[in-house]
Amino acid sequence: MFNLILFGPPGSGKGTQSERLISRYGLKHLSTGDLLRSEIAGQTPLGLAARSYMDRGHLVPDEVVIEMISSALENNPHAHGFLFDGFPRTTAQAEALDKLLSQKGTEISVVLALQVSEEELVKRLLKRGLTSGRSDDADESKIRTRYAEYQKKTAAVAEYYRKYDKVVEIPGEGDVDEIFQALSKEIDIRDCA
Ligand code: B4P
Repeated sequence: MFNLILFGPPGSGKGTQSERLISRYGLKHLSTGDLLRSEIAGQTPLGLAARSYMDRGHLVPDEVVIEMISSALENNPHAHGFLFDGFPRTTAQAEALDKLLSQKGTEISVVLALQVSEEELVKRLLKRGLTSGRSDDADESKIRTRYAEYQKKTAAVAEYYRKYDKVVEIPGEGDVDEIFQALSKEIDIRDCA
């Protein structure tokens, strides 16, 4: 199995690049942001609980997202690999993911980390907010809160995987196609079969 984490701060292009990568490599896409938004749209108890965190730009509690990922892994027993988008976002989530994958006899193959400056992230998300209808894109202070959450809780996830020599940094500013080519090159040299 080939299991990829697409890593980066909010607005770094994870969702954008994930769509292209799953279409080229046939990986199963698991985006915790998308899963949470679909729970919110369905007005489930989980969605209602998650919404209050997301609306403020905060991370949803670990146990909620870990449970969601655990079910998604169980529901896809025949996937030949997974692309994790927006997960893990804390070291506790990374440890839980390693455990879940090892129970399936597999592991993370590589962490591709998109590098984008804070000012560019804010610009992108404010632009997306004009049409996305997402409350967390709606104003600059929420976007800055999301970035602060990333610095405080999520950046450590890259350090966690760096210990296992699994992190490759990819410049995430510029042409979407060129960034896609750079990501694909790293996957190709690891032989995503
Ligand atoms: P996510 O859905 O993961 O949202 P995101 O980080 O804002 O989006 P993403 O990074 O995928 O957007 P993209 O760059 O593609 O999370 C939303 C919220 O859910 C979190 O804040 C948190 O509350 C909660 N959550 C999710 N997962 C969680 C977890 N594991 N634990 C706890 N809480 C969790 O796109 C951004 C914009 O940039 C787009 O408009 C795009 O068109 C544009 N763009 C992309 N690439 C570009 C480029 N090269 N140049 C110019 N613009 C570009």
